[in-house]
Amino acid sequence: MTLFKKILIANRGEIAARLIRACHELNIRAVAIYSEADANALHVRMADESILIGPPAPRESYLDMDRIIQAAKEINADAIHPGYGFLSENERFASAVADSGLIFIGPSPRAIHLMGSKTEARTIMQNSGVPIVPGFQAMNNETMNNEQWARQAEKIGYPILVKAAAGGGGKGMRIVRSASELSEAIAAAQREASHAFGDDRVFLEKYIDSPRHIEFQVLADSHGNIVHLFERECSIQRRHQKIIEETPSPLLTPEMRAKMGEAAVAAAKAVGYVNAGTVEFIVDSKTREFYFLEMNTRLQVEHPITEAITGIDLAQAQINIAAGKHLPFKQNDLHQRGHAIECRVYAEDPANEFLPSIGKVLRAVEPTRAGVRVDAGVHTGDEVSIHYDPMIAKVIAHAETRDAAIRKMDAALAEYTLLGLTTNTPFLRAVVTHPAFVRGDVTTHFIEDHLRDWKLPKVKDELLIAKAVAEFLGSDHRSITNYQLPTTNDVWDATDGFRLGGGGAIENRSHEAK
Ligand code: MV4
Repeated sequence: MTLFKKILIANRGEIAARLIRACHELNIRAVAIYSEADANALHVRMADESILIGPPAPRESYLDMDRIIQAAKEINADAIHPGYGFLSENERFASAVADSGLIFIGPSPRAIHLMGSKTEARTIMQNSGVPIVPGFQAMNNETMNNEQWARQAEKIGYPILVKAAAGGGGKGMRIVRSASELSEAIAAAQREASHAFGDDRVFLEKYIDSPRHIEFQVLADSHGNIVHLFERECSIQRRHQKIIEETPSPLLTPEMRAKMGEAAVAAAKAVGYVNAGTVEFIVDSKTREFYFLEMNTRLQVEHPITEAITGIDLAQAQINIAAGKHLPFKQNDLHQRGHAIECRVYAEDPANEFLPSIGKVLRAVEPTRAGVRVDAGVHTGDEVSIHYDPMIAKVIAHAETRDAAIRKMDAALAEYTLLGLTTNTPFLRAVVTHPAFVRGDVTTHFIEDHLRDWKLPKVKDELLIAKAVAEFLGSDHRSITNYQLPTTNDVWDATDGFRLGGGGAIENRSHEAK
């Protein structure tokens, strides 16, 4: 079985850059596609070849299936990797790629289809012995009247969550706390679902208050081998947008992990899954019961933490699987080593309702510590535009223990210089150093519960200005980043380089031996 010679990456930003790196490590040529807004983007600079596919609007570029497949044919690619978002979970795209004689690096159109329907997925999981949230789904939504819904809701017991069958990502969801609110909530969920997905079917689930979101990575080859690569705790999110993920989950015992891992593999088996996928569970933080929520049929944003603790390159694994290779390991070969945390760095202002902050990155200097990985989509001089997701990078810290990983993350975020736009790095530092986070006490309500009125601490401004001045003067900004503002009047406790007869100087080493 020969590996591909050339892969087209149907994506942009940090994931396109990450996939191009994977291609190069496998000695495969990588082709970038780009919109007019991305002509000078990082992924285009990294690729061996690149093709302009259209205007900035995603619909006319990164979502234009025919244009992308045509580009792949013209440039003689063997396969297409969709990344995440855009066309990654579009069964019509997966089919069209295969029909054009190219290989789609991802699961089959059928697996994408089955998992795309939340009700279909629930039925399949139930039949495969995977626990699902107690709930009700109608055989035919059109024949359901208010009384019938009410009777089913009564059976489940309030609170109830009304969800869209075609849903995901929290769209078309309504919490119902009592019977009097039910019919209105169903109507509202139907309207929202119809608008968002063109499909107004809804179903009912028991609402789990203060849940934890724990997902399992799976890998399956085309020869029937399936393994899981343990869990990722993804409870820290804001409006269904994850911001921090970690593995192992501080909640799981070895027994729970084994049970959930088995359920994840059973879920993947039930749909004949091939390639990388993620089985999402919701865990009731009170009872510790776990339930299948949905399966994501793509490589996820947070995959690097799994790579850190297992030592397995998931992007390379995807390519090898798509080329028909066997998984080179069995479940028993896989172990969790240390603790990994990922923070998503966004160009946004957490002190101002998380409004996106667009513009040119005047200066980007990534942290360079052992055990820290940065997957960035922009470097110095690049633009963050209104057209696309404002996530600019992911910082991943890996250490022996959870405490060490937290400290490493905090230090890495402090060291990451990003000038020219507002980013959420101070907010991320506030999360990872928060006592509740340090205790491992995280639920999906963490941000609302602990950081609703977060404001930029004053001291961070001064550090930022110090960094900017250092950048401007061309000195070694890292020594300034590490500079601790005085927290004491006692000279023996001071860490600011206090010296009798004059302050500690920071040498400008930029003119040294060049
Ligand atoms: C739930 C739930 C509570 N109970 N289902 C949110 C998006 C979709 N993936 C499923 N979601 C939820 N389903 C029941 N029965 C709470 C959520 C939920 C959530 C889940 C995972 C991560 C973050 C979340 C934030 C709010 C609500």
